[in-house]
Amino acid sequence: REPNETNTWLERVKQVVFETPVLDMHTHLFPRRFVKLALSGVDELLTYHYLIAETLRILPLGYDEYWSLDRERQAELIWKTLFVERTPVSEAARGVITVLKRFGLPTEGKSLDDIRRGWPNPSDGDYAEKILDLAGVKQVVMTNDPFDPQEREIWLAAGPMESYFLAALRLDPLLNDYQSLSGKLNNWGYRAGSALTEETVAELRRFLNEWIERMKAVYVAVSLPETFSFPDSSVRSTLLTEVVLPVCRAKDLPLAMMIGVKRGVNPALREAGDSVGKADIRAVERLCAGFPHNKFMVTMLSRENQHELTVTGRKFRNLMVFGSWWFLNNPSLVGEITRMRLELLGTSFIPQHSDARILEQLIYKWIHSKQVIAKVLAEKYGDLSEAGWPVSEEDIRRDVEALFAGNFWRFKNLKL
Ligand code: REL
Ligand code: ZN
Repeated sequence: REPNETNTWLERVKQVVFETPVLDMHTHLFPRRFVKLALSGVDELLTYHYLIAETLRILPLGYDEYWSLDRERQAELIWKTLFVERTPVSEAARGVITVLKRFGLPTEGKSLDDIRRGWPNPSDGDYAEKILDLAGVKQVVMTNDPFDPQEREIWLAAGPMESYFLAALRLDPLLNDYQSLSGKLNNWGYRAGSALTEETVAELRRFLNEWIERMKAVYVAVSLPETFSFPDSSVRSTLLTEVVLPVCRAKDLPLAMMIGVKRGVNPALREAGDSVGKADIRAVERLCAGFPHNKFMVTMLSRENQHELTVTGRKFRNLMVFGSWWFLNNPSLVGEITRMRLELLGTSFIPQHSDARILEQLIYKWIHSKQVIAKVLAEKYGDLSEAGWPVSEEDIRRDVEALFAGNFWRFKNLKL
């Protein structure tokens, strides 16, 4: 193909990709009234756990010493280490630069003080809307933990949710650490014991139903270790079969499973100390086959699992493959994974979620992902037109809309 032809495709696709509003199906963002849970601003951006890991590889500073510093001082150390003394080429570091650029803030002087001074005022009433606009995002799905006392209190007190924040009921404590929960549940008025008796199962279902209603959750979610297996003799397997899947089915909600995280490989790094492991795809196959009336949205963390997950997507209509998660959210891997998914699934998947923890990250995570997704789509449209299919502007718009929002809603509303 002629080089200018490729460029033309890229320009056409880029325009559509950057104009199409996104439903960001997994983030860790909150509206401002969730107070301490709603992270925003340059110091938060710099102390993102991805950048903490990169900094503490280099700085000869004890972990405890780092954690004992206040947020501003931590941000200054990260800025100095990764941005002043080195070139910010890593994906997470480049992300900060993309945000600064979008805000029109100076990077040449490498002065964090100038950046802090020029930062837009986050207490402006429509700050969140402005950030979503800059990112081209229409709605974000939060990660809502009903077992977190801080979050729980806010939900119990809160009025209606902002329309651009949707809830997802996150069940990690239930499915990954049940033994530590029953005391808490008893205090909250649920007769849930440590043995999964009939009464406990009924009470746990009641708990989930109440929280799904309270949050108006659009799906139920859990992250799972690389050792996740199903079915087996674990409490988790019983909880999935007896509690979570029946509730999801009755409420017609997908269960999102994020598989392959190895928590606390270096606990001294706290959130930055989690890692990745290759998981067993058979657990996904058995769930999809064994529960054909349940819907599963699945992302896997290891690169090694991507091909088999995509193939499994071909086998089950109750499986929606999504995202290039966490350590995969780098241009090289997003490109490779999206290309493979288009080749094996057509447009019937969800290419990306941001996993943003800090509001302003929406800007860079989406700009960077959209650049890669546009490139891969342009390549595919170029190949297709060369094969003899006329690809129209309308086709491109329909496809991108499906990838960025439509597939999520279609799957969520699918009746099985
Ligand atoms: O939702 C999750 O379990 C993960 O995405 C997080 O635990 C992780 O820390 C996140 O920041 C990754 O992007
Ligand atoms: Zn996440």
